[in-house]
Amino acid sequence: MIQSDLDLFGSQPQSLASQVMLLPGFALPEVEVLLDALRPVLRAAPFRHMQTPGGLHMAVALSNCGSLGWVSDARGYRYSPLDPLSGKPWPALPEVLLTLAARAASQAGFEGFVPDACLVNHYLPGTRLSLHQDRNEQDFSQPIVSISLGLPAVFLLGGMQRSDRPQHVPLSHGDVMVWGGEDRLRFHGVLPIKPGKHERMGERRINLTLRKAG
Ligand code: MD3
Ligand code: FE
Repeated sequence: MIQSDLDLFGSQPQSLASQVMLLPGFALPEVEVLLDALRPVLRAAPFRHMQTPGGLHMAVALSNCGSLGWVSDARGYRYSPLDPLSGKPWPALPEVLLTLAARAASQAGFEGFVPDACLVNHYLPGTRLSLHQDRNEQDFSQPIVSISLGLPAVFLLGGMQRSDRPQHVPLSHGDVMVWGGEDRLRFHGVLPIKPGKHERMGERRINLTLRKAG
């Protein structure tokens, strides 16, 4: 029997909450094209550890592409058209990311998704992301698409209250998540990345989140 691409590249979409979809392996067929597109982005806007408003430095290193990028400093969290490191606009959002994000969003029922910001998070083994809400975007009716690459992670999908006990969701290289609607403001985070070496990505996890921020 002939296997479909879905069988070769991942399992079926999984609904984690009413408007949170996990698309296992959705990005796998395009990983090499995606990594090729990411290289010049990260050359122009290297990963850096930003300061939190409280004066600590973030464990996750980050970069951005698109007309807006997420930044954090002593003045707070916000989207900015300029990379504070270079003083120049963030690199453009690569076509492969725009089309992948639109296809993933459509698969989850969000038609016509056109992101203007891609936050690129870099995790080393031991790095975690504590529970938070994403509230810096203008329009909470717009979905967010995230792409996981490299070392596996345990994603924490919480509720609308910080105190709600989170679901633990394993994420692997090539997995894509789409969330929106009533689930857009759920608390979420990432458990410390376990030590390991991914055969393609080495000792790191990279997560891309595509948003309509402005
Ligand atoms: C919210 N990044 O950058 S993907 C972030 O893996 C962030 O680097 C994480 O949270 C990361 O702000 C998680 C984002 C994500 C995925 C699914 C969600 C956030 C979600 C489902 C509901 C609410
Ligand atoms: Fe987040």
